[in-house]
Amino acid sequence: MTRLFSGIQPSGELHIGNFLGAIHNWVELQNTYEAIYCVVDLHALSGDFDPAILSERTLTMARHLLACGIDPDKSVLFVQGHVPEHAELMWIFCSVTPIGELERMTQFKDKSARQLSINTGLLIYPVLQAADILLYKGEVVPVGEDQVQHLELTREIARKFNTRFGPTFPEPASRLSTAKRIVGLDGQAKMSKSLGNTIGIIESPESMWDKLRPAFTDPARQRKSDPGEPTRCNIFTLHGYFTPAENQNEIASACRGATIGCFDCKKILHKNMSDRFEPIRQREAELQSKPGYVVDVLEAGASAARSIARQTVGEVREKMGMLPCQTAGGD
Ligand code: AQP
Repeated sequence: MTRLFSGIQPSGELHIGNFLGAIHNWVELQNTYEAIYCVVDLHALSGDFDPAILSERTLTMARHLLACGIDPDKSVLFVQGHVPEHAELMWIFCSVTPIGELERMTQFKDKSARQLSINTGLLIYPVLQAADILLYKGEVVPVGEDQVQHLELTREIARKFNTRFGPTFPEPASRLSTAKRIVGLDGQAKMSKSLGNTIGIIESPESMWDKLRPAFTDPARQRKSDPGEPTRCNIFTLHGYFTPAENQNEIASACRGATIGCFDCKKILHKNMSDRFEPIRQREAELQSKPGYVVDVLEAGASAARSIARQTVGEVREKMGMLPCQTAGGD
């Protein structure tokens, strides 16, 4: 079976951008690939984080993934920080990664522009991402469009390492979902935890509505009587993922003919969206009542991940001519 790897940061709620862009795909793909999924807590350290809630957020993200349908009998699910080889391989990859490549990454430019003091972690984030994937020799990586540039760099790092030290790593391919870039409720930027323009998939229907109600729509529609253009409206785009096709056509005509207002259009979306996530919310509530189960899944996942990781790092160290340590590798 071809091996697949992907990760998600525990930097906030699992939102519909994460779900439609990546996690929905993860659940499907675990049936046909040897899937390894990771809650990337080390990556979360490169942004703003609160030490008082980081571990809780990590557990919550794992619980949400399980509620979405990640099945520990089909996939390895673990926490990045539980496998120290991620950091070791990242450091090794730093030695083959030109700094100029990192400085031109769009995500680095965007996120560093929002920070007064830019930490090094933000710059070398894509090197850690390359290490995450290549530690497991992952060949396929399901991600949203925002990560495609990082994946290209991962391929380049694999190529550079292989050229210098001999064939070791595959060049992984990104696997995009049909919802590769979900726009946030501001109607402008990518839906993103750090931009606060998200709707979480586990939120109560009431809380979903509180966020959806003021969401940005077609600016031409100041009043209900103003005809709109659905293709300019992010709410209509979201209908595309939650509303049956025949109803979408009705909504589009009603919007163009000004027979439905944005409020009613959002109400329909809210109902369909919240119905879609109801079974996931229920599973999440069940999992909340057995916290030991989530911890056990993550422990077993880390143990499975560690045995692959140690093998890869052993091979890498040997190829790079590093002195082996006879006592290394014990728990
Ligand atoms: N808006 C989006 N549309 C489609 N896919 C998306 N993803 C994230 N946002 C969207 C995909 O979700 C996976 C996990 O992402 P992540 O949380 O590890 O990092 P991210 O891409 O940086 O997500 P956020 O929400 O923007 O987090 P912050 O603000 O903390 O950086 C990835 O596959 C991503 O492509």
